[in-house]
Amino acid sequence: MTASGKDKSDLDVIIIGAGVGGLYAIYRLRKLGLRIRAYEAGDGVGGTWFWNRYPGCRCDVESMEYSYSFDNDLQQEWEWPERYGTQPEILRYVEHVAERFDLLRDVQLKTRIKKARFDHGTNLWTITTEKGETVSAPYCIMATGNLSTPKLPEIAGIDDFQGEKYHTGLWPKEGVDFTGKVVGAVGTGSSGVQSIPLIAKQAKHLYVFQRTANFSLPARNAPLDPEKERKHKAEYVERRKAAYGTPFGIAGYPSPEKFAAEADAEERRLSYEAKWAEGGSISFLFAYKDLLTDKAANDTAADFVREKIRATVKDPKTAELLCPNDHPIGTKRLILDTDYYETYNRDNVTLVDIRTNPIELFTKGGLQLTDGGTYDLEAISFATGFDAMTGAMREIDIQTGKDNCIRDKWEDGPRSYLGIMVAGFPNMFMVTGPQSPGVKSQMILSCEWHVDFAANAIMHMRGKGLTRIGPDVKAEDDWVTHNNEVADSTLYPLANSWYMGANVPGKPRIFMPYVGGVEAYTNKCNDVVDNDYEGFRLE
Ligand code: NA7
Repeated sequence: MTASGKDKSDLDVIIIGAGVGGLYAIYRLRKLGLRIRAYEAGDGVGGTWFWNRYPGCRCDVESMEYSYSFDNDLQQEWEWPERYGTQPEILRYVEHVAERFDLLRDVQLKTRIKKARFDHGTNLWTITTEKGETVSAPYCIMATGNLSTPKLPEIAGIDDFQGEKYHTGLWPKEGVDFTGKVVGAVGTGSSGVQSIPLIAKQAKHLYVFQRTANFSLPARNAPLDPEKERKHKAEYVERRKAAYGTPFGIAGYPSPEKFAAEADAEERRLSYEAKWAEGGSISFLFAYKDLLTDKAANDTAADFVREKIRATVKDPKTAELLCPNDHPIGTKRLILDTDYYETYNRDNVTLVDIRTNPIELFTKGGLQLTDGGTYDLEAISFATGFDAMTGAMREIDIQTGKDNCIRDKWEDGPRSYLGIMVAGFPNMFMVTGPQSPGVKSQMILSCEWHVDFAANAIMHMRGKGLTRIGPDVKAEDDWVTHNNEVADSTLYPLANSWYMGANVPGKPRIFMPYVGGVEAYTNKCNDVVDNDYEGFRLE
């Protein structure tokens, strides 16, 4: 008999995805004695860090922070070589965690889930794999990731291109050698900005096709300072706890004390200069209290970065094209780079403006712009992003009845309670779901938070002999409203970002992450639990 007490199932919880969140779910739920199985589309674990193998891929959160906190021996013993972890290094860490805690025995690799159905009679979720295999359990955890559905541009002829074609989010394991080739790079978000300097070093010529310029700050990556590491490790436990009391889930950055207008121009310049020299995005955005809420304050920081771009890029026309001018700084994920702007001073790199002259079509040998201009290319790197936050769940046909599926429910944008559960979809938990701070926080901390929430809820249910949990429609409506109000009190909605779904043609424009900060969010979650799972219906 299962926990539902009604039907037969060998499992208590199905976990979809074995990235950072799914792996922690295996660890946590197994420790509670639950019978679990995780299904992963890749032929290895690691999620984002498994798929995004493009050159230069690196985390924009410092490596001492971007790691699990659930095991103190692990965090004390692991040694990060650099200030910011590279993709191979982070993947090595995630694989180490999987091996160290024997997590792989509960993961079925190379298995994409196509369908998930909830049966109201038995209170069981049944999932169906691409190969038609089915498995059931009372609970299902969607650890499907926020940036796991890569998007190629919807431009005519894309399949006609006969040269090499790569998406940064699906980069070949064996790597790519662009030596001696004429290469095109489409997309100048984080993945483009990180990969372009390295592709430029190999290519005979690199054409960067830019639709929108983005703000990027120097990462100032370096080998990890042993003294900094020692100190950080000595304070690890307290720092992790303190992280929950911060906006982005990262402790150690002093909160800003002043509004931008309280400093004169020279004081502001010195402050931004110091942050620019230090490297990193949080420190920069913490220069003043109102950088993300007041446009005039934001302009002072944006102007500073634009001046840096003009001072770095020698060709004034190219420099001007690289200066972002359509969104406040920080309202799209602020990029950290190594030598991005400097790359445009190379003779073998050309920036092509596809904002005023878009790509009309791809051809056998390259592409053609709207004005008729053509580019012959031997390879194209697409850093064109993802169907973010809702894409992976909408790819699975999730239904709880004839007229209740996630694709329809989220037709006009995601609706959830706390980014953890969805009304009408009982016993289905999300890890860093939309309307949670997930992507606006240190992701591993948020993954741990959500898995812990789900684990505690499941144990609470079992302890009380209950079988079905899900949010009230009213609690969900109120949370969606609150989420939108908080976003509207900031500058975030002014950017056409993947936070808004703006990068996917036809996707509704709704601000998806919760931007009230990790502290406010985790306090709310704690209040909900303390008030007997307020807003949830437990049956
Ligand atoms: P992003 O940040 O979504 O960037 C995608 C880029 O691709 C961006 O410059 C887009 O321009 C460009 N793009 C997308 N579609 C097209 C078409 N059709 N034509 C031309 N250019 C296009 O994805 P990333 O992978 O760089 O980063 C995702 C996150 O991963 C990042 O924020 C970090 O959190 C890690 P647009 O701005 O839409 O004009």
